[in-house]
Amino acid sequence: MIHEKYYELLKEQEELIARKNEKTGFYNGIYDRYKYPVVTREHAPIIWRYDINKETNPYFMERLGVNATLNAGAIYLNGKYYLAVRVEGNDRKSFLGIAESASGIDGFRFWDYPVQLPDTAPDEVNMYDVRLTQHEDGWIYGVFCSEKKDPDNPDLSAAIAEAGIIRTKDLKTWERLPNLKTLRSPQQRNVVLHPEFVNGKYAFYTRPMDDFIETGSGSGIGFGLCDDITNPVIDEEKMTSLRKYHTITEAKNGAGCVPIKTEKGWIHIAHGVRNTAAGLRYVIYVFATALDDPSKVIAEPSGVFIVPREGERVGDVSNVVFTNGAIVNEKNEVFIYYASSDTRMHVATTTIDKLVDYTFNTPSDPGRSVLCVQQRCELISKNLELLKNEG
Ligand code: M1P
Repeated sequence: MIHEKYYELLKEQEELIARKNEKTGFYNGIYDRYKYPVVTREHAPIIWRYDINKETNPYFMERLGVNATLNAGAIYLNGKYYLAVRVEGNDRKSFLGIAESASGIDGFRFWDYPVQLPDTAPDEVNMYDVRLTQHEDGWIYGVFCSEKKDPDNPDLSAAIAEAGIIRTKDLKTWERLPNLKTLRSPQQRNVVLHPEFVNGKYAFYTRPMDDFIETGSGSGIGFGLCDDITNPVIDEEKMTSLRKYHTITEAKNGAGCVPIKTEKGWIHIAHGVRNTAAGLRYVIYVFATALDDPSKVIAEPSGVFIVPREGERVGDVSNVVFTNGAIVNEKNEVFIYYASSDTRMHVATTTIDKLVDYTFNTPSDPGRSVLCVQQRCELISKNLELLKNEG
């Protein structure tokens, strides 16, 4: 017998999913922000969380709670917007849930079952932060962080992060490939597969790390080629967007969305991390690489692109925005999906034209306060001149 509370919660959830999203008054000319998050833990199906049978669950208790919905990969297929959401259970283990929407800004509804992967990595304890790449070889790849306990380190918290790889044609049936091996970097997180072959090879953006948390000598976002995706090995990693002293990437950075191809270059939407008295602060930034060499940075607008604002600042890991999924539709509208404070998913929208203008016409960081003042004074004097002539 179905518990009556089920229908009450279902009605509330249907109202949540049906709620229209709307742009906020936020303005910077670059992208729009939205009033409501697009996916929250309240979007997780009730049948994922409750035993709805009154006989076995008379108090209608949540049996398998969902703590957070964050860091989603994204893909656009047959006119629909799909998020491969990192769903974190109350047990701290994450898994992927596919949520689909017709608009990309609201109406996200999870499929009945989460993604069930073949269990070919028995040491893996957690998996998260998938990037979905529609590759020119015809497969949709998911590259994610595959985490296990470090068997050689007695410290209970010592862990190893590697890049796990899965692939599918329909987001339903998934094949698991071996984890990526980077011969010169002991650990990897935030690895992204480039959508095209480079010199006939699979190309990955990497994030070499000495340790599970600290990138140590890892100086930023790397790039490496691999011959065979079914036996993925990268020897040399070149560096692309670098960590820099006294910038938003001082402590760490990492590739985010699959790069977006434009006439002027590949646009990357990534994250940068700096340390503060309140802990690490994660923000989103943008850079571009060359069409004929996707490892070569050709533009890097100064500073932040998206920062946590208002309610976004607070959550399980506060002061964080993080992206690993963006969609470009047939109208060249861009949907940037980002999580706030490791808790819920949001969207920011723009267009390819605006993203290109932002990426290639925003001045880069001159690196020192005195030069930043000069840069700003040049803008002010040009504006004052125009105001004098036309104002
Ligand atoms: O808590 C913020 C983010 O921390 C990690 O990112 P990075 O590897 O760059 O430090 C990831 O675990 C990510 O999931 C998380 O959102």
